[in-house]
Amino acid sequence: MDIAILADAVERGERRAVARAITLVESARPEHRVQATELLETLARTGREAIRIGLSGTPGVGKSTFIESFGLMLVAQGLRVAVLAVDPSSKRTGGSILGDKTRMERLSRSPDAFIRPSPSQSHLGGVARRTREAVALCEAAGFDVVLIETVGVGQSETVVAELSDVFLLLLAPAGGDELQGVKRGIMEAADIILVNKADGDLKATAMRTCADYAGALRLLRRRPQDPDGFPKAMTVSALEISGLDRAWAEIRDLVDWRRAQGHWHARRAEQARHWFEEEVRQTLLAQLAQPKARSLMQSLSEQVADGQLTASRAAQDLFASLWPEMEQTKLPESLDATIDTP
Ligand SMILES: Nc1nc2c(ncn2[C@@H]2O[C@H](COP(=O)(O)OP(=O)(O)OP(=O)(O)O)[C@@H](O)[C@H]2O)c(=O)[nH]1
Ligand SMILES: [Mg+2]
Repeated sequence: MDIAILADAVERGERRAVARAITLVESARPEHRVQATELLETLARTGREAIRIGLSGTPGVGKSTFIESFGLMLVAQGLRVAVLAVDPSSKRTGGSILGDKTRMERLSRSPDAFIRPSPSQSHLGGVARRTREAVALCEAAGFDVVLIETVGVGQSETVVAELSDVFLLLLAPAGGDELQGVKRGIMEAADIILVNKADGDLKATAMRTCADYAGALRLLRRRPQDPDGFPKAMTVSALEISGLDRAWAEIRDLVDWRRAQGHWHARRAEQARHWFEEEVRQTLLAQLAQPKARSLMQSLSEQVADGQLTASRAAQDLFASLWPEMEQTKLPESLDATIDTP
């Protein structure tokens, strides 16, 4: 594969090239990792930036319907939209992928949109990495908006916070106890809460739910990256396509303010730092999976089991023989400690 040719095609915004490039960054094969790194390095020259919007919400809340309606609205405004899905649970059924295809049918047919479903069977670190690199590819391809969808379970909100500029939390209209069901962490990460399905019989409930969440948001600690009035709660209907233009206007205002105040750049810089550290961690772990390390670990663990060696001595011996140049004098309390110390 000629990486320079692929890079040019991605830069021209050719969707098939973007798809091929994402397949490349998703590959775990070492020779593909080398090519993927080269490709991403080459494309960094474009310096293009999209608005990265994270979107999370429980199953059935209307994420796919929202993306279809919202995406089509943006495309109608002349913007190019990429949609990426993250599913750290990897438990997604065939049914819901099928459902996505029909729910995003019109958007997926638009020449100005690109939709990439989540790859299955990958651990959280792998999913996060491939999504981050896929986002970078979409930015280089000149997409104006990259929507990153995740189901609202597990650590997906963290992944989205580490990938996105703006985080939307989609919620359903509900009775009073539903509010307690939303985890604090995900509430705190949200920039805009969208209470979906504010239509027909559900409209009044949606408005009440929205007021409840607006109240809950006011109780949260104020974040430096927020202008007055943020985070905020709004009602929308993805089905009847109402409130979406208001939501987009709020997103743009928020982005403009954060850019002007330096928060945008600061967050991206922090995300880059985080991803570098994550790469280091993953690389270290990968080293331990190498045959040499595995056989050494195997024999040492037998000696530990037999009581011939203490666990800590065996671990020190292991590291001393794998990385003899590394200092062994003081073991860090955790990997975080080593990495966070300047
Ligand atoms: N009344 C109403 N129904 C909606 C709205 N948005 C979505 N729905 C319906 O809610 C159901 C679930 O919508 P999806 O868009 O598939 O929800 P999702 O969050 O993508 O679901 P998963 O992919 O399974 O997590 C479908 O029957 C939609 O038609 C809305 O704004 N109003
Ligand atoms: Mg869906």
